Amino acid sequence: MLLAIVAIGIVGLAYLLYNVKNLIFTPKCQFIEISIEDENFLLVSDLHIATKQLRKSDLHKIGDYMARENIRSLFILGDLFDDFHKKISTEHLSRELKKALKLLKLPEKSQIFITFSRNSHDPIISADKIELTLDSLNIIAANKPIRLCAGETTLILLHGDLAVKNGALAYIINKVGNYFQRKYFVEESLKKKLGINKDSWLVMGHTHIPFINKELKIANTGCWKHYWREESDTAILYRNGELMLVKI
Ligand SMILES: [Mn+2]
Repeated sequence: MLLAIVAIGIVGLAYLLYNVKNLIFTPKCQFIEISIEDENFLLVSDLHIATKQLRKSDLHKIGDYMARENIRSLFILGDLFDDFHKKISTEHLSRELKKALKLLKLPEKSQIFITFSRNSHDPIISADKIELTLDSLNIIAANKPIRLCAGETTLILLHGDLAVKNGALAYIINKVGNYFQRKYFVEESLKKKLGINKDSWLVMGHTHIPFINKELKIANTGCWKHYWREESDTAILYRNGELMLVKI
């Protein structure tokens, strides 16, 4: 009995360390550099669109909101897909992207920037980044995080699995952190570990807990699918250098 408990303890601890090793050792990280002229743009994550069975969804609200607010640039911070974690060709990616993005009913001629999650759900592409035009949409997709320059503002955009591999565990760590007045522990630690300037923003998804903290310049976009945690149907809106959390 005791042996079993010790064994479970060791396996549990090993799993935890494997998950958070990038919060202990500094992760190597290369960015895709993007500059944008737009006065507003939208950031979302964790849409969790299944390739096998498209769900009845309210994802069109994202496109409706962009049309209403005259936004033409969308950043998707990972977990765009739900069941598509494999190495794929550009053709395969473009087929599935076309299907998935159709659900969002994006305004014509929108540009979409995607930084895929790397440990589950999203596809693995071989190139540094892939540029595609699908119907009237211009798409740049990468597995790497994005360093975005928007006017005077710099934003580091990534899924968040670089900090803690498993999203559920990332959620639990922030919930536990809450008891120690560190409810954004994952975002705060990752920003520090990556050596991101405190004047720059870190925006991620992954935990499925949406928030914005202007003091620490960290934010989380939330999620669009019930995943044993309630969906938040939220986005982060950038407008003239200001970031805000919006419920769509
Ligand atoms: Mn997710």
